[in-house]
Amino acid sequence: MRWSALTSAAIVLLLCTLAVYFSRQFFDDTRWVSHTTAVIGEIRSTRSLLDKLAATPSGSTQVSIAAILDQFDRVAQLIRDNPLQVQNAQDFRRLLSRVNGQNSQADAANTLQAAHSLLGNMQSEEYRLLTVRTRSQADASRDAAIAVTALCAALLVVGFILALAARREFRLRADAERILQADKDELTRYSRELALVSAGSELIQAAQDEKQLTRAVAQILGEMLPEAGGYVALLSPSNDLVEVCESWGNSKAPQSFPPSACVALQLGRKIHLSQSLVAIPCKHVNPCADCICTPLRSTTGSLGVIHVEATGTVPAKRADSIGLFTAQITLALTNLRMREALRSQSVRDPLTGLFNRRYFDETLQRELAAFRRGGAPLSVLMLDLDHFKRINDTFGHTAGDDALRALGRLMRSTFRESDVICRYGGEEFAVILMNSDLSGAYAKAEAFRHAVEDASISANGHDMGRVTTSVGVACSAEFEDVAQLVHAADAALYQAKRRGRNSSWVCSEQPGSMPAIQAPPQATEFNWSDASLTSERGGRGPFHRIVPINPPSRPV
Ligand code: GH3
Ligand code: MG
Ligand code: MG
Repeated sequence: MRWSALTSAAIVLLLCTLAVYFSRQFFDDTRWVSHTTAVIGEIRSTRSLLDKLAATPSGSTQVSIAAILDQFDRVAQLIRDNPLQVQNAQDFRRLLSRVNGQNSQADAANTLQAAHSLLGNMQSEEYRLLTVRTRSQADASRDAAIAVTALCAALLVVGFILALAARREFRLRADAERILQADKDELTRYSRELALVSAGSELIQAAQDEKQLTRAVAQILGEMLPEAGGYVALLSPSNDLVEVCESWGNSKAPQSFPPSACVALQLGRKIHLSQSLVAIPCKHVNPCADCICTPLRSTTGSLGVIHVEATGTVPAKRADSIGLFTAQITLALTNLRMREALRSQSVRDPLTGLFNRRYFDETLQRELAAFRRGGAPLSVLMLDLDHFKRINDTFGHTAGDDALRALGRLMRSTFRESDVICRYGGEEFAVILMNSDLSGAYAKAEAFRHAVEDASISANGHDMGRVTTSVGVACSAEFEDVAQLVHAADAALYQAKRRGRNSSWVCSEQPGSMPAIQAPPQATEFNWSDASLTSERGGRGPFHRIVPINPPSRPV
């Protein structure tokens, strides 16, 4: 490009020089032609004066020769540059000066004839010069025309080349600007995606449960890829199903699919369809132009998969942003599950999976406070397996554990999901029955007692025979304080034990038709733990009256 520009400039410069040179030549020649024409004109005028002198009678000769010399001075003035003509002019003057000195008219006529002939020679010389100069002028004119035409052509060619180069340059610049703009847009989008990933990370770290977490993930991914859709799917606890928790965009998410349907889950790495050398679409994917499956992999294994499907090709960089966010999701999900496991460990009994005593105390405190603020009444059941020591002694401690687990399962299937079922300690259980008055709680206690009686509990292939349970019931309507309510239910349980076991007793001032003990008028004054002893010592103490209104429904 640089060389061609230099060559073009050199050619144009050369042509310019030639055009100028030939133009100057032409103007010079034109000037010389005019000059020669003028000389010829002056010579002619001189000759015509000479002719007139020759025809003039003698006596007026003197004046005429002076006039001729005046006229010839103009010629001499014009031919100064031509040595030959200067010589001729001197000869002409010499001849004319001789004319006046000659006596004979014939000599004078001869001299005038010689001067006339000399002028003729000078005129011929000028004609010759005129011919040469006219030819030179024509040549210069032609050369100048050629040079100017060539210059114009060269300028046109150079102009054309320059225009082409300028156009190419313009296109290149436009392309470069477009690429620069695209890079800038990409960078802006990338930094926005990073900001979203960072904001999303904060959001998912703050999630309290998996529902909140997956909802936040769908929201952030929806903002990161507005033109795409997708879903978050997590592996079920049994690892045999991938369940779709949350979706975004126009994705037609399935409810669930087997782990084998997802290639990304199988391989344990991201599958980006448009970027893969071998396109292996997962079986759970709807028909789409491009899709990305990113597994959520923690150190303990796969947790689920993030699936994105788009109507156009998703650039690799954007898939990388999803990968970055996926790492954050995995971390947050692992943290959440660890937190949940820790929380569960702190509130669950490991043998039965029921809530522990600590959870029972906290929940009862909270629910009683709600009741005092005008909420629905709740009741507490205290349950104790009858003669459980015998089961341990007969079938062994492991069988006893199995029996406790079976009882836990029975409790979970008998009571409502909203009820709080706890292992209070050993073979003792407690249940908080939400939104339940005393009679409803008694009915539920009896229903469970019968269920235990009817259940055939076995361990290691040995039938444990008839297992029974005793239940104590108290309601928040009469005992608003946690300690009083628990001890009232406990006292009723002990009463059931004392009265032959396998029965349900209530602790109430208004027992109705239920087997009941009644609490003393000033509940704060007595010591519940001494209640049974005191009552057996003759009716003094807290149990001022023990009233079994009806005998237990079944004999012990
Ligand atoms: P009662 O009808 O008066 O309640 O008699 P009981 O034998 O059930 O009561 P006792 O308090 O005499 O005995 C409770 C037994 O429960 C003793 C203990 O070995 C057993 N036990 C407590 N916790 C567990 C446990 O986690 N697993 C097993 N297998 N047995 C337990
Ligand atoms: Mg017991
Ligand atoms: Mg016990």
